[in-house]
This record gives sequence, structure tokens and C-alpha cells, in this order.
Amino acid sequence: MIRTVATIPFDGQKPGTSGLRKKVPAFQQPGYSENFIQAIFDCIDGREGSTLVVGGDGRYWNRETTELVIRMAAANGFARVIAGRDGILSTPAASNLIRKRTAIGGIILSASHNPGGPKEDFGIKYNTSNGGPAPEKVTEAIYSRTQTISQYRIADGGHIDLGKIGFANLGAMEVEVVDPVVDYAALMETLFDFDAIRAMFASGFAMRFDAMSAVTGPYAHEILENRLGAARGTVVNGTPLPDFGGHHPDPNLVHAKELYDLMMSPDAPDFGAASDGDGDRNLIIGKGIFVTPSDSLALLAANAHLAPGYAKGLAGIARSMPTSAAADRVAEKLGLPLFETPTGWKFFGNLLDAGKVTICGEESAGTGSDHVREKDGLWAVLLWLNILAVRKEPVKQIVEAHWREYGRNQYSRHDYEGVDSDAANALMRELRASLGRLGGRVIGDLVIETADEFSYHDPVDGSVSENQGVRILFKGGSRVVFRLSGTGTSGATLRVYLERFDGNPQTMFGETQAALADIITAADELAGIARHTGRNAPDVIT
Ligand code: VG1
Ligand code: CO
Repeated sequence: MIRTVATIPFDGQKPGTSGLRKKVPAFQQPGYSENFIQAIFDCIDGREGSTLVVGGDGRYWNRETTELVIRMAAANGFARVIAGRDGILSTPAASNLIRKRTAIGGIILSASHNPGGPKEDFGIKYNTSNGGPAPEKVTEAIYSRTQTISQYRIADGGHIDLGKIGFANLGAMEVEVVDPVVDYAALMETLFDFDAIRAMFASGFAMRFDAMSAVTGPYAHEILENRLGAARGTVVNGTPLPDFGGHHPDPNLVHAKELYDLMMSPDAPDFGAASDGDGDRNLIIGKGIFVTPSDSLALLAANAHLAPGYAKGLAGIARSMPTSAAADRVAEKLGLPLFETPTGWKFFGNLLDAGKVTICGEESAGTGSDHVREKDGLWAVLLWLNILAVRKEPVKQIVEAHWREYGRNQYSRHDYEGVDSDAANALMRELRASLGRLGGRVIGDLVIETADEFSYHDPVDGSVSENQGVRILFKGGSRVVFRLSGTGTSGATLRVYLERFDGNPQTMFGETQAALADIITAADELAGIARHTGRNAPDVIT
């Protein structure tokens, strides 16, 4: 039976960088999730008779919402829903399924790196038929629909067993429950030299992969241990838990500290990696060396041709604006175009669809390629493994050789979390207002060359995205960027991105925070971080 039900007024917080993210109790209000899902469906032209993919990162409320999406899809004319078993699909695996099964789109249930549990975060995101996050014009349309909608449609009755692989019917709609790993693992086999990686593990190469009790556990067990022969126990925290074991599934040096400490100890294996809640990010640590995501992007781009899927070379490279310019140096040397986009994977979609770029990356530990339309944590790990299997050198040696060849972009991000929203907005407002006066200003040894706010002109569809972060460029190529996070669910998070280029082998191996000290001081002076936020130090340094 199909019911039409009145929605509740939507409280109108605009979906941010990655869809709608809120605390679980917000999504549990009767009619709330329904309102957003119906608004998504209303914005899908041609949904009658089409296929929809649904799944998420396994966090609390994932399964309930997967069932809700299926029931609403049945009442909204879809012919088929493909769901991951138990409602599980990593973000890149969902992107792959949308593409492979020519679905009209997909709904991904995740709050990525944010904590999970009954009082923690949940999220709903819509991806379009190319497998990528909906572009801004679509998310804007969905948002305005939430403001006018008064009813949603849902199919009652009928049993949905998400635990069992196979086909079932809900009214006229078919529900197909799939193994979340199989298609993704098959895709990875087409890109990487599994034989070479298997031989490397067989010869004693050791690694640790921390799945952070999030979605990548089943993927990593199957690919690393079962197919590539890594020792049992390589994958730790490999079972997805609704509350991620009480941790933040954020693969950074604070939340993946255990892995970091191991990799810096005398007992370190050859390679360490971790992924986030929904499996789209990666943390890469070699024995005795943390590889910053910006450096990792540059290194992967420079060495990608060593993997079969990229043997023909790259079409181009794209990075988000706050990501360091390390990749630019690789692009220049290889004679490739380099694109600078706003933060958020949705901005890479057009470039990838148009064949202008092959590899993309963000400083926040997201790297990916044209194999799907999302960033992909395990993909990055496998590309690293493929490179290591071919070069047969330790990670540290590869990274240091890269710096010697290209120079080093010393880089760090400082996050101030849970800042009062008014204070954070005031900081950004004052900073914006000061931009016109900053050119030529001297702070210590630094001279400001330009100061502006980044706006992006999409070279494919001509759309313009404004207010994408304040950037202050110093003479000599050092830089500080300020922006507010679009993925938080309480208060504001101020992100400060700091960068200095060092081409001198006498100094480039120095410690990062020390190398950036004068830029850190200048950042506070320019933005009044302590004055506005009352904080004297960031909460997270990566
Ligand atoms: C953060 C990162 C950004 C990333 C986004 C989604 O956004 O900075 O690079 O694309 O999270 O990542 P923000 O607005 O908080 O800075 V996740 O892994 O949703 O999937
Ligand atoms: Co994520």
C-alpha cells in the first residue's frame, strides 16, 4: 500500500560539502529524513522505471534509513533498488555500482569521518548517474524543494530482508541485495598488478591497515588478506561497528595515533594505512615517515604509470585549492594540465567526465581517479602497494627522493573545532573586509604578495562557485588559507592551511611545524584567531 504523508517543516540548514549531516536525533524526527529523501526524488528527472543504488558506512541508523529509502523508492516509481547487504556500501563502492549498473543515481548514508552512535552524526547524500556527488545546481534544487514540500510517498507492508543476497519485490519494484565487496574488488583487479603485490607480500613485506571499525573492514580483509596474501591480522579494527567502537573514524594523526606510533617504532612494518568511516579517505605512513596527503597525491601522480591501469600516463591532475602545490610541480614536469578546484569531491566530477584529469586529490586525505567519481581510500593504498612492488624501495626513500627531485612543500592544516559560530563568522567577515589592504604588508620576514577569496570557474560547464576560502600568498610562494568547514554538525570548525616551499636539500628535511612557524604566527596576526575564538592552539594538527 502506498501512503502519502504530510512532511514536517524542514529546518532548512543547507546541506554542506557532502550532503545533509546532522545528529541522529534530528534524522529520527518523524518526517524529517522523509522530507529530504522525497526532495531528492522530486529532483530526479526520469526516475520512473530507473535504478537507484543505496547503502552506507554501517553507522547507527544506517540500516533503518536504507529500508526507508527502499520503501520510499517503491512509492516513487523506481523500477529497481540495488542495496548493499545489511545496508553496507563504502562511498567508492557505491559510486562504482551506480556507474556499472547504469543507475540514475544513488543515496549514500554516511557522515564520513564524524563519530557515530545514537547521539552522534548521520548523513544523507545524493550522487548522480556519473557516480559522483551531486553538483551544486542539483544540491541547491534539492534544498529549495525541502522548503516547499508538503508530502512524501512511502510503500507500507512487505518484508525487506537486507541480510540476504538476492532479489525480492516490494510492490512493483525489484529490490536487489548485493555483496558490497565483489564488484569493487573486481574493479581494483583491473587497475593494479595483483600478481606483483602478491609476490611482494609473499617475500615478507608487512603492513598494517586500520579500518577504524568502519566500512573498509570487509573490503580490506577480502582484498589485502584474501586476494593479495597479506598475513592474517594485517587488517585491524576490521569489523564495522555502529559507533565505530566509540572512536572518530578520521584517519589523521590524532585519531589514528596507535597506527602512527607503531609506524614510528622499531617494530614498524613496511607500510601503514587507514581509512575513514565511509572508505573514501586514506592515511599513508611508511616506516618512520608520515606522508602528507598533499605529498601522497604528488607521489601517486608521479608514479601512477607503474600500475597497469595508468600505464598510458595521465590526462591531467586536479587538486582542491587548499591542497599543497606539490602536485603542481609534478604536473609541470610531466607537461600535464593542473586544475585547482574548491574543497569537496563534487568539483572534480566535470573534469573527470570530460577526460581532462585522471587523478585528483585533497589535503584532507582524499585521493582518487577516473575509475569512480568519489575519492577512494583503498584505491590509494593499492596504488601505493603497486608502486612499492615495482620500485622495491622503502616508502621513506621514495618520498625523500621525490623531495630532492621536485623540492618539498612543507604543509600543515590546523583545525579549531567546536568554535562558536558567530565568532567564526566574525573572523571570516573581518578577514574578508581586510583583503584589499593586505597587499605589500610585511609580517616578520614575510611580505604579502596577494590576498583574495577563491572563486572557481568550472571550465566544463561554466558555472561559478564563490566564497571558497580566503588565501593569502606571500612572496616566495608561502601561503596561508582560511575557510570554515562545511561538514561539521555542532558549532563551527575553522581550518587554517599553511604552506611553504623549500627547494634546498640542506633545510628541506626539517620538522614541519618548525618550518612553518613564521607563517603560523602571521596567520594569527592576520585573522585574529586567538582574539575571535579564545583559543591559543588548534585542536587538531595534521
Ligand atoms: C572536509 C574536507 C574536504 C572533504 C570533505 C568530505 O570538508 O576538508 O576536503 O571533501 O570533508 O570528506 P570540510 O568542509 O569539513 O572542510 V568525507 O571523507 O565526507 O567524505
Ligand atoms: Co569520507
